[in-house]
Amino acid sequence: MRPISAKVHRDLPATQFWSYGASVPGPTIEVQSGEAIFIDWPNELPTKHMFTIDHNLMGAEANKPEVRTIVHVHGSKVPPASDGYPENWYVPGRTAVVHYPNQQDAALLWYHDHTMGINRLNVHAGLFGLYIIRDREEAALDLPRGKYEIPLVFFDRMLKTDGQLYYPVSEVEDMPWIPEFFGNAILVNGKLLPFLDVEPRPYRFRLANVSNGRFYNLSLLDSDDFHQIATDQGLLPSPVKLSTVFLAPGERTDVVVDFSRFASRQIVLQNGAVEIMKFRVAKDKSSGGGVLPATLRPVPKIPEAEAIRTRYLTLEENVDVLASPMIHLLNGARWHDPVTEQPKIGTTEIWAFINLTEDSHPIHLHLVRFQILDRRSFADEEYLVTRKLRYTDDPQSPSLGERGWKDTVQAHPKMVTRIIVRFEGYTGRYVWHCHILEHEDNEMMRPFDVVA
Ligand SMILES: [Cu+2]
Repeated sequence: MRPISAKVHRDLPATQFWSYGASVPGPTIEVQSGEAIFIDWPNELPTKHMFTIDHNLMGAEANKPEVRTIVHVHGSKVPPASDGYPENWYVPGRTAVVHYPNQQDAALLWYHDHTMGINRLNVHAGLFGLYIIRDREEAALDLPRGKYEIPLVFFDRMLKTDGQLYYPVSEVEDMPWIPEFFGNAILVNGKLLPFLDVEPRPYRFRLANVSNGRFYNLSLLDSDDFHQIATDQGLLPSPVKLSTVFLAPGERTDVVVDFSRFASRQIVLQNGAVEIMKFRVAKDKSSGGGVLPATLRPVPKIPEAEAIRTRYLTLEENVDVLASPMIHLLNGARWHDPVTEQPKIGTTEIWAFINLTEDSHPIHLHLVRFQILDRRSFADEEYLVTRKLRYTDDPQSPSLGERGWKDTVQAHPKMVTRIIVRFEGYTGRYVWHCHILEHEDNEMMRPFDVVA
């Protein structure tokens, strides 16, 4: 980890970032499933932070060093010592050598900083990159590969006219924390309004939303011809034809876009109605690329009957007298409260997130992959008084693109979102949290223990 400067746009001066390499995103790490690796993560950052630290936040007290880092590989199934526990941070001049067993299916993961109380600032500075796991089953499928497989990493930033990053502070004196960050520039692979020259054939794009708080509603102007083939934790059972992709912070999606009918055309990728990048399709005849397989990888449904318990967990937001969010909580508990989620290794549980707030929260569990069961509206105001759930509608099944293995789920407001999880792999302490980084840094994160 070190400071770098990088051009995000031809017409802007170079931007100062912190990076795991020479670019933002950092280097993409590619591994084979089943082949363990070790990564040395030296912290060579300065001792003064790029952004304003809020010392009121848990873990970011004034007696702590300003610059602290710890790396987590999002979506990885690793022993607790390799998971990047938020309190296991280290300072500039130190390093950590971390073991990654990679005993899991092919998927697009990503690594990023996870330091207690300043996670949102470290990620914002540029501390993230992709981590791709490959396996034989996926390689046996006729999917676009090599130069036809391209990651697209989305993150928004506030860019000043001098090209430098700006992370805003609140108007409350001595409390710089803001409840959500949205930038004025959406970067794709670290570039503002980039273009990509493509051939008139299918491409596999591996999309990752690594933004602090922005959700993306992505679509292609002039073409609705694309298929989703994978979600957070790898391939879907079969391709799903889509016209938009809705990605919350932390989520990943693979899509196959077929440009064969668009020779000599320009295809715009937009977020809502805003252009964020452009594909310039060559005029040559189609260079082939095969037909998308009809089936990809079975995702056997975990039967609900396998669950030995259901945990009902509230998502809450406490507001001040002016209705500004002050703190976000999971099940009413703070980081340092006793651990309440202690699933037994090898068992299956249902976690039902009761969202009492006005926002969608992308909820992420470390270590495990899970399936989404359903989402269901409930009488939220009544719940606050009676603490009893009264549903007001039928359950909604997850969308077709969500019917694969997930590690992050969008828990929508005034709904109960249920996931089913097998706690497999390792015992020990992990965390679950909201992936809106401003929320996570302000108590919307809790430890959980997988027990023997
Ligand atoms: Cu949240």
